[in-house]
Amino acid sequence: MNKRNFLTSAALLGVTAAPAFGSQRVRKEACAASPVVLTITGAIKRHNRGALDPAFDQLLAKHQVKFSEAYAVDFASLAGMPAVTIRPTTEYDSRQHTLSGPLLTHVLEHVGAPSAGSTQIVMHAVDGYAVATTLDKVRAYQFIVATQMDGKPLPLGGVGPLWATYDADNIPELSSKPLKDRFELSPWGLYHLQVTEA
Ligand SMILES: Nc1nc2c(c(=O)[nH]1)N[C@H]1C(S)=C(S)[C@@H](COP(=O)(O)O)O[C@H]1N2
Ligand SMILES: [Mo]
Repeated sequence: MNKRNFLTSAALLGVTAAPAFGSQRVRKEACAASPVVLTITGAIKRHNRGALDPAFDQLLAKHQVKFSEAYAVDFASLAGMPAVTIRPTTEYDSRQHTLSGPLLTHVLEHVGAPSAGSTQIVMHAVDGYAVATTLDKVRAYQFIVATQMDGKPLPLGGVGPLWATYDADNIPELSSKPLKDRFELSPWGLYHLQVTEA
């Protein structure tokens, strides 16, 4: 699927499922000027960019990501996808916050990732933090790629612009743990996803 298709289908879905995000026209115009915030590599069927550029893909190169093709997702298309809202108690201040963004499974489907539950998903954050998990876990926890917290975009330099997270309060195997042990699979500053067929 090319980028235009991705944006069109995301926008169409957004209109039915998340009307609060405004008109399709506004979203499409925003897309053109919106930075890429997530690069997806590995076993995906759709691509919209070529190989790693060691000159200007500085952070990807620094984190030793390698690819000949990838799918680059800009902020506006993520923000325009149907959003799921959760209200977990976060580790950092022990308070509940409203986090919203598309389901990670939805993002993965859009780039043609495999559907087998054993598919490996590695998530890289801007600070070098990395998490390896499986599509089974991504489904079970209903991971979202949060683009907003408490109604505001997440800042780069803080926990944004993307925070892969889940509603730990409502996942028994996590809510039974101390708060500080619930979010190991939740990278803030997410910027790269590597998909590997198991
Ligand atoms: N980007 C990023 N995300 C992260 C981390 C991190 O260091 N960087 N630490 C993880 C871990 S192990 C936990 S328990 C929680 C809280 O981590 P922290 O206490 O190191 O901030 O966030 C998770 N997400
Ligand atoms: Mo941790």
